[in-house]
Amino acid sequence: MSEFFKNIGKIAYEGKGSDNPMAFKYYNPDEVVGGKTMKEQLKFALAWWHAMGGDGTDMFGCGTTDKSWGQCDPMARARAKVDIAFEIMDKLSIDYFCWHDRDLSPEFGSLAETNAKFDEIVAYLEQKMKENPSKKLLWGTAKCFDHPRYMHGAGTSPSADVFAYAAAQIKKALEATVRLGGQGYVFWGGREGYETLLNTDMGLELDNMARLMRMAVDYGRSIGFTGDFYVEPKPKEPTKHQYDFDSATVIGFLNKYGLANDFKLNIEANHATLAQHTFQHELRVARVNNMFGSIDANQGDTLLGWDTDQFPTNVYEAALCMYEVLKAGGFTNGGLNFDAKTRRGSYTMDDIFHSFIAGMDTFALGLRIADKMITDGRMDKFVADRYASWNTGIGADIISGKATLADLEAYALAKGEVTDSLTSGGQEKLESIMNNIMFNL
Ligand code: XUL
Ligand code: CO
Repeated sequence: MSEFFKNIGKIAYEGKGSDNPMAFKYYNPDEVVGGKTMKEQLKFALAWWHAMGGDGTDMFGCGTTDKSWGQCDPMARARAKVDIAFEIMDKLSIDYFCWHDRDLSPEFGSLAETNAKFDEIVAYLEQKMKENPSKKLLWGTAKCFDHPRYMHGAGTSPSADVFAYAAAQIKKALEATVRLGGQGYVFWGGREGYETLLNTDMGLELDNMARLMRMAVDYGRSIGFTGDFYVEPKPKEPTKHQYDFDSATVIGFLNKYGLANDFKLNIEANHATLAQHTFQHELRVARVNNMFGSIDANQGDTLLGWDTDQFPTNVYEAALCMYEVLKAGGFTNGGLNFDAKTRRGSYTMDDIFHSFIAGMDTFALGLRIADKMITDGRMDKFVADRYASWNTGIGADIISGKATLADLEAYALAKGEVTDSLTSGGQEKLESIMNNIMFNL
């Protein structure tokens, strides 16, 4: 297919002094930061639904961007989306992409026909990937929340028939993920929650959600899927209460149902803030539980209580995010998927590129800062010193399991009031160090 964005060339790294809006100022794919190239550390991905399908439609109005890609026929459009997505990725040096089944090709009446058409597009995508071996599927997922049949949920629907339909859809999406070499498969519980407990059997719904995940794991492993399953927490929207509320809730759920060995978390920044957490909190909870997997990179608006899915431009947040990623040992199967859409008013084709450039430069800065936070060492040393009482003496005895409650009583009685091991939390000092690191790059 011929070039779609004829007036936009390959986006080059020009450095922080450049004023070219169509250039990277901080993202230099082959530069080594923290022992790996930026490309390897950041593993950027394009989200098919926003980049190729999102046209700016919101609750108050129709789309502002033409995302028909010049094609009226749905299958011709689906193929054009493949070609144009690859052009966008190529021009932006993005190596990964993510999709819902229905982002690739829509529903066509019967499930059999929908599946046949989906297979055609997956085959087209597979061929395209063969021709462009640097482009890889980060993760796939099934859109089990859009169609009216899912109005009461998919895995948590009161209807067993709907559960079966969702299972069929997930089976197909898993097959496509494996066929395309994807190393991740996401469960985002789009309508897996409730509007009112007056009509809801919560216990059954949670058990069923786990049953669906267990079936997906068993089937996925049986067809050779060796990657990670992910749950993507979100506290609300579209339902009033989503079962996958936040990282801690999801980890408890996965442990309860024996799914923790096959699943990790896909953490989204805007979902974290909807749960009244920071992005870093959600990542930290995942990391300390060895459940960190992948990231949906975006940001919300502090004044709005919904999922605005903005391209991430907050460098401070990106730095704290990348600090958690580096401390987790970096990405393995996961990556940074821009689950983000251009604002409704940013409706031009150029805006697509400006948005990705902004997001990628933000995370490049975040990576540089996070690496410096670690090599600088002041912050990590502060934390290590703060907990030093656990390394020797009574602290070490508690950790080793040697000390009993009675031993601690005897210790406290002998020691008297605690004074010498209390030190300042140093919050402002650390915030000042953070600023010093950020502005001395
Ligand atoms: C919705 C959301 C989804 C998931 C995939 O808030 O984040 O796009 O990432 O289903
Ligand atoms: Co997401």
